[in-house]
Amino acid sequence: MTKLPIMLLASVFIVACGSDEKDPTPTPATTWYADTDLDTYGNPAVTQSAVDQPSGYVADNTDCDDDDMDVNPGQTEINDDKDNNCDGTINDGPYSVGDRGPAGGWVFIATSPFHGLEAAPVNQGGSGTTWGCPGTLIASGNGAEGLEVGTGYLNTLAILQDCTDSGIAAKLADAYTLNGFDDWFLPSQNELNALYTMWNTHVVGGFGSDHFWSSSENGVNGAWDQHFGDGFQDSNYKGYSVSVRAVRAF
Ligand SMILES: [Ca+2]
Ligand SMILES: [Ca+2]
Ligand SMILES: [Ca+2]
Ligand SMILES: [Ca+2]
Repeated sequence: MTKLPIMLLASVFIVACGSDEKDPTPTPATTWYADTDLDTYGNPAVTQSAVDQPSGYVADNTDCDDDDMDVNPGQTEINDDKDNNCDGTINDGPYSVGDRGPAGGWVFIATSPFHGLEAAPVNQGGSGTTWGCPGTLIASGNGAEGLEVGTGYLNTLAILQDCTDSGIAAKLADAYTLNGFDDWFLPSQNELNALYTMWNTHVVGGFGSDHFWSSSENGVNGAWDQHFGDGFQDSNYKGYSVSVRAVRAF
């Protein structure tokens, strides 16, 4: 057989194949993402592989909360308790007293639009716990008798250093975490009073009319607390059970 007839045969074969209009390669399936809240942004954790878009699924995979149609990358961040625009931060500020803060707590002191103190949105330790260590004066650092705004954090550190009783107010505040923020402490007497004022004027945070511990010690057996019903501050016995609300600075 010569080379020419082989080339002719090959040409005929190629023409025959070219005349077949059916595509032998199937369309590849793509990944689709569930859009439960119908905000057009998909849940990266719930997928389906299909050629055609399944009902309830979208091509986007950037919804960080697929149960909330007001949360997705197309939203504007507002000061509340959630990451509205899915960029990983809860709130961007600026903040005023009564707003939700950077961690999603309640702002009760605003020294500037982006700095102040915020309180946890819930109590720590349920209905209350002891201040700890009656009969012992906290001596580490400058002690725990600071009353002013700005002293709560240092009071708390000193209490943690010197009082090893379990489940005490300072430990519950220190152990609290919210939205990745773990720098909480027990407020000083004046910080607590600012918190009461916020509660009394804005009525947010669900404080009710409980007594709340401050981190401000008052001698060997006492520490300052405040009644959130009438605002009265009193020195209470360290061994009594009183409510706890952690705060943090930002
Ligand atoms: Ca969605
Ligand atoms: Ca959503
Ligand atoms: Ca955000
Ligand atoms: Ca927000």
